[in-house]
Amino acid sequence: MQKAIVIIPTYNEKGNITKTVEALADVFKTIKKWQMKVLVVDDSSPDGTSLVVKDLQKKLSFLELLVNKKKSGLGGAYLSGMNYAFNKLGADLVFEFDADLSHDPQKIPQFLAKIDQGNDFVLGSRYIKGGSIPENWGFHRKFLSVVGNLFINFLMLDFSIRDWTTGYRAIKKEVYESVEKEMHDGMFSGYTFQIGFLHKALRKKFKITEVPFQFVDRVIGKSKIGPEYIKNTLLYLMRVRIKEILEMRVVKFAIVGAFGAATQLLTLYFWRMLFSSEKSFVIANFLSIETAVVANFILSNMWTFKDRKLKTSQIPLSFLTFNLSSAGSILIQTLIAIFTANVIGLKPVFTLPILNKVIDTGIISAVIGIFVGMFWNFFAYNTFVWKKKKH
Ligand SMILES: Nc1nc2c(ncn2[C@@H]2O[C@H](COP(=O)(O)OP(=O)(O)OP(=O)(O)O)[C@@H](O)[C@H]2O)c(=O)[nH]1
Ligand SMILES: [Mg+2]
Repeated sequence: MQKAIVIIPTYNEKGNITKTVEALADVFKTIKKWQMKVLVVDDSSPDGTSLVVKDLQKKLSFLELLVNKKKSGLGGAYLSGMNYAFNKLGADLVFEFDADLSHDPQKIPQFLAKIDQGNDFVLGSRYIKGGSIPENWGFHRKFLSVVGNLFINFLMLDFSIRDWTTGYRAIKKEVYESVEKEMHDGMFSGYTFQIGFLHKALRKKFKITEVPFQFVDRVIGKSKIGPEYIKNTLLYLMRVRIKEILEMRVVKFAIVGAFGAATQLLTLYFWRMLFSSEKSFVIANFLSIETAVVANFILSNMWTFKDRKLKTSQIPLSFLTFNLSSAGSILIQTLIAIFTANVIGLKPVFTLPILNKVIDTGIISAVIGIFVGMFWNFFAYNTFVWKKKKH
């Protein structure tokens, strides 16, 4: 039979832990397909939470306790707890669960059903149909919670997950094993652990789904979540998104392209100094383009297409192809200029009737030309120069 362990991190939860464990015991009686256990991870709470747990262990055989000598934050507690549950207690699945009665244990069978259906990671969600946040929360807390989560949706451009910050979760061993190594960074020791873990699991394409639940405010004990939580979470998300966007090939391509254009303009002055006569202007122009092409080729090979980096023996032919596709781009831009001027019939300068403004169609066709040229280049680099490696 598969084993699921409900991990409860505790810090000064003496007044809550007994009720929480007993409520879990009631649910466990109804679960037949999974062997259920509870693991309390206590950071040597000064209020003696661990003593209460030790006492409970005398009558409850499913209850395990791990005591950490130091307070290491929520992330630290979960890392040590998950390591213990998966590697010492033989868990196939763990739950993240709060000690303060905020998470309804009656929902556990629904989480298990989602796992049985083939999901890897299940989130208890306050923001899908059937879920809720406490009505007595003040406006600013509700606002922060709802808008914060929506903001994350937009930032990640992912609307499949509605509750990013929930602390009620079921996580399969496979997910833990693939994400764990990246979670030892100090920035994940606190509450940022939650968003970091979820983001990494999402990027590794694990199957993630949500189960609605109604979040209940804690009645006994103090909240441990501090004001730095929001700042740290935002910082993490911003950093990770900027990194992800810079890793996108099109973005790298655009940056290298812009750098190439700047190279062309700057080196033009240099080449003109060397070739200063009227006649050799064409040569200077050509040389500045070619300088940009060389810079573009090197940067593309080292950065934009570094996963398809060319072998030394491939470079001469590939560089020739690269030059041809760049020439193709210039040809496209020229054709578009001719097309807009002659076929569509735009005169070089015309007056926009409503605004009574003089429009230089040269700029319009240049912009269209540059865009089409860029599309062509991106296509050509991908298909002719840095072809996808066949497996
Ligand atoms: N072991 C351990 N547990 C912690 C630590 N910080 C928080 N916890 C536990 O993590 C759970 C969630 O903490 P809470 O303070 O309730 O945080 P929250 O639910 O996000 O915030 P509230 O809604 O204000 O309760 C509780 O069971 C805490 O006792 C820690 O540093 N170490
Ligand atoms: Mg709480």
